[in-house]
Amino acid sequence: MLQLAEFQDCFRTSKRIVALVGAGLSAASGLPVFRGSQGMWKNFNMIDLATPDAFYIDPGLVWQFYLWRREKALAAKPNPGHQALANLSKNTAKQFVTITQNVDGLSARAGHDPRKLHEIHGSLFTLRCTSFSCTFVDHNNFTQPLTPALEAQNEYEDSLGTASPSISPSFSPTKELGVADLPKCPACLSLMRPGVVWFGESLPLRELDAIDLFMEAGRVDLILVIGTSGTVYPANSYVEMVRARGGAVAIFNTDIEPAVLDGAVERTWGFQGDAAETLPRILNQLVEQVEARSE
Ligand code: BV8
Ligand code: ZN
Repeated sequence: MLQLAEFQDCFRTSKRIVALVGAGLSAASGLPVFRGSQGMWKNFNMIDLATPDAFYIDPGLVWQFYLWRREKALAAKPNPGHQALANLSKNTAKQFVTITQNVDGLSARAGHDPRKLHEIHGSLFTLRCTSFSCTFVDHNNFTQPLTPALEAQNEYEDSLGTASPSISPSFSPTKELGVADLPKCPACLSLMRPGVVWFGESLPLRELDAIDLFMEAGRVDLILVIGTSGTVYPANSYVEMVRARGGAVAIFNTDIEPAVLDGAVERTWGFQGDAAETLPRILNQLVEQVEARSE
C-alpha cells in the first residue's frame, strides 16, 4: 500500500501530468491488444497489414482488415478507464495531456477534452487521399460500410466475442477486392486509405509538435503509462523523457515487472490489473479531491 500512498502524494503535488495510453486500456471494451497471448498480431503478421507496402500490394486485403477494426471499435463502448482520463482532462487544477497510440476513438467517445488528446497513430475513423497532389482528409467518418463491396464483414470468424477476448482474434478476408471496390477521394477520385500511421511512416507532426510544446512548457512531474507494452517507437520514448527530467512513472498494466511491484525502481509505481478497474479506482477520488480544493 506504500506504493499507493506515495503515488497519491505525488499526484496531489504534481502540476503537469501526461498519460501514455496503449491497447490495454481498450481491452476491457472488447478490443484486441496487439502483442502477448491475446494479441492481434499473433494471428497475422503486422507486416502483411499495417505497412504502406501491404496497402500498395493488396489494398483490398488491408481495407478489409481496417473495416473489421472499424466495426469492432464502433461496437465497443468506452470503459471506466477511458472515463477516468476524460475526467482528469477536464480538471483545471492540473495541466494534463493524453498521448494515445490507440486508433479506436474510445477516448474521444468517453468525452476526453479534445484539446488534450493526441492520437499519435491516427484514427480508424479518418480516411486520407493517396494522391500526392491532393490533401483531402475525411475526419470522423463513421459510415459503415464505406463502399457496397465492403459490406457485411460479419462473415469474419470473429472469435473475439463481445464480453472479453478469450483467444486471439482471427481475421480472414472474405473477398478479393480490387481498387474499384474501395473508397475513393471525393475531391480527386483517387483511392482513399485508412488514416492510421503504419510502420515506417512518420507520425502526424501536428500532434508531435503539440506534445513537444507541452513537454517543453515545464517539467512533467508524472507520467501515467497505461496498457502499453512500450514496444513501439517513438511513443515509448516519452516515458524515458519524463524520467530523465526528474518526473515519476506510474504503470497501469496487467503485466508489471516484479522489480517495479517490489518498489525497487526509483520513483516508479506499478498498479497491476485491468486498467478499466485500476485507473478509476485509483484516479477518480484523487481528481475529485483536487477539483474540490481548486474551487
Ligand atoms: C516511425 C496504427 C520513422 C496501425 C501502429 C527496430 C527497433 C526499434 C524501432 C523500430 C525498429 N524497426 C522499426 C522501428 C520503428 C517502428 C517500431 O517502433 N517498430 C516496433 C514494432 C519495433 N515504429 C514506426 O515505424 C513508427 N514510425 O518510427 O517512423 C520515420 C520518421 C520520419 C519519416 C519516416 C519514418 C510508426 C509506429 C506506428 C505503427 N502503427 N498502429 C494500427 O493500429 O493498425 S502501432 C500499434 O502498436 C498500435 O498503434 C498499438 O497501439 C501500438 C503499440 O502497442 P500497444 O498499444 O502497446 O499494445 P500492445 O498489444 O503491444 O501492448 C498491450 C499492453 O497492454 C501489454 O503491455 C499488456 O500487458 C497490457 N494489457 C493487456 N490487457 C490489459 C493491459 N493493461 C491494462 N489493462 C488490461 N486489461
Ligand atoms: Zn484526393
